[in-house]
Amino acid sequence: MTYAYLGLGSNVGDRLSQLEQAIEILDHTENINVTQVSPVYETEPVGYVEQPQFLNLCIEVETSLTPKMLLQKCLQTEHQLHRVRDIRWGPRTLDVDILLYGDDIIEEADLVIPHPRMFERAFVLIPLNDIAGAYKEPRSHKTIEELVIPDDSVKKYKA
Ligand code: PH2
Ligand code: MG
Ligand code: MG
Repeated sequence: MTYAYLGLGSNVGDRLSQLEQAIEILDHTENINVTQVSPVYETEPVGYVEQPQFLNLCIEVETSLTPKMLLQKCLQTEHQLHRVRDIRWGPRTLDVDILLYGDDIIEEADLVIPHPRMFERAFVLIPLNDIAGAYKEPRSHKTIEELVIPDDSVKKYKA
């Protein structure tokens, strides 16, 4: 069993309901248990800015799936919530990213862990710090609490 951390985001449709449904789908999956859920934050879009505000949260899962199998499950969950892929970093009903998978460092064409952009993204680090502040990121060996970026535009939406 490995603990992994996932970042979830939504900025199209019923954002909160889609995030809740995604957590339920993952938790009902054989070999995945959702063990912690962060508060929900409302966040300004990063990257492609001409799009609605996001709701973001992070979850901890305990899983016996390999990173690749977990990625497949994340993509399948996005699909079930009607994600359509067009603009990179564009609007989406659901995004599920693997942030951390135990202490593994993975560099493959379709999967890089730790998530390469998580350390510059307050909308990831702030909710992750709520559930995994003491977790040591395997490249820098710094804790999430040490890495978190304060950002007033990341606002608590729901506990
Ligand atoms: N996801 C992106 C691009 N930009 N901005 C916010 N605030 N939240 C996101 O989840 C997000 C984003 C690509 O996955
Ligand atoms: Mg993403
Ligand atoms: Mg993604």
